[in-house]
Amino acid sequence: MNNNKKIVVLGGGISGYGSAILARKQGFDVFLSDAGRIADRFKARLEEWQVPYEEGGHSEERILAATEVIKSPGIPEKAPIVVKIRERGIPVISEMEFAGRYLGKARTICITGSNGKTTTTSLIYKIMRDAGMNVALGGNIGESFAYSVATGNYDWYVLELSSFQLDGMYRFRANIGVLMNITPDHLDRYDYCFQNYINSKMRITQNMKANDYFIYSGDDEVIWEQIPLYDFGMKQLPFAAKTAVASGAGDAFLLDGRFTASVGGRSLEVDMSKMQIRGLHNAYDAMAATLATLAAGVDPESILGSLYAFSPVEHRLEPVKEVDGVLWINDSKATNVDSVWYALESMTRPLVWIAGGTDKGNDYTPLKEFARRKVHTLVCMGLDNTKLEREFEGVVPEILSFDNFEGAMQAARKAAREGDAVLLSPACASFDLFHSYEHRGECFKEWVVKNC
Ligand code: UMA
Repeated sequence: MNNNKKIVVLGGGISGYGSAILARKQGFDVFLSDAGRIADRFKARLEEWQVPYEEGGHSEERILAATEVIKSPGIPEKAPIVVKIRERGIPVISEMEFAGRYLGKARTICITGSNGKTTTTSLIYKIMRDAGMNVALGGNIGESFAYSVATGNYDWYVLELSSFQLDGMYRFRANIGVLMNITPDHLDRYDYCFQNYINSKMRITQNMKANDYFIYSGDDEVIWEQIPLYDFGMKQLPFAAKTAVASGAGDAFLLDGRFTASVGGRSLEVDMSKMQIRGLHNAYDAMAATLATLAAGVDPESILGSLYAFSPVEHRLEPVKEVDGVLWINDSKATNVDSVWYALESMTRPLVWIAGGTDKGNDYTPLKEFARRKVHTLVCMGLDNTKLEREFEGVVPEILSFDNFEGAMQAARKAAREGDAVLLSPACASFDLFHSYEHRGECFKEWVVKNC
């Protein structure tokens, strides 16, 4: 056993099972506890690695005997068991912090932000794989990072990080850190205080050293306001389309649909019209990914080839089908206001807009101008639609409200006219009617294929 340390893993989902297996591999006394049900595939792996676990409740006595707790990111601080763990002064860390201790010589590229992080992470991963690098993908996307560390032997880890994961990170160091933007999200987990959420996002920079790179949006006012408050020693690589940015270490700037990115004297020029992903938000993603992979040493020609070959991420402005002149678009991944802002901005057709779900303390004001100009029917789809109805009354000519998926979809089909688009872009989490945003997107796509 490793140091007689008793590790308890809270939650038996993607994050938890991977952490438990890594802890086991490192020789710790480990116990996993889940308040709900653990999926059969995770149970099978826990059993294979002989990790003791429980489901259907948290046994307090055993959990409070831990020397360290690895908490799954979806479990809030307010959960009674977490409150008790904190009262006892037991350290609570995230999967990232734990797995980060066992990286050896491997390096990390970590991507965070309120929006665009999945596309940017996927782009970086593709560019590095195409270049033949030994790289794993993880974090708030795909497979568990801890499980990759336990079972693989990679040179690079490309990690998408949510604020919940950053919250439990203390000594973890990103060699290349990417901050896409900061706009209000998940405020229900941050005492409805935006600054708390900002502080969480800025943790991406903690522990960075002089040879590390910090890549960030020069157009994001919130980030701009934060930068002078920190005494950064790492190399800074800003990217922008509106604000003049220049850094000795390198930068990227978009002008007339093309951007030039350079890092340490190596550079490339990218023509956005040759990419399969479009719009300003995707240009930001491409600039950030280009800077990150230049910083990681990938050849500029190879980066260019991968950028032009990259296809859009599922559930993000994904065209599903055009039938009778109506284009159905799945943007289920848009779980916050800023994400929907970009979706509405990029729409060129009159819209039937399907929104709603679990509200996270949203302020819908930034969407109203686009909604006024582009949306003729808002279909609210959620258990409680009162806030959406109130906010968009008088903004959108027609508001229809449903507490179920089928009713909402039928109403959207009825409201759509030739030349319209039906856009599922909810601005809310999916947990009231669906298991996840992926599940919501799949249901939407299946329904359209079957019924339109
Ligand atoms: N649980 C308890 N006790 C509680 C509450 C929950 O044991 O008090 C259990 C549940 O029964 C469940 C488990 O905890 O079995 C779920 O843990 P989790 O919600 O952290 O989910 P994971 O499957 O471990 O996935 C998490 C991330 N989920 C969330 O942050 C909600 C995944 O991000 C991430 O990919 C994965 O860890 C690996 O790191 C998903 C996500 O929705 C994509 N992220 C949010 C977002 O993008 O908006 C932040």
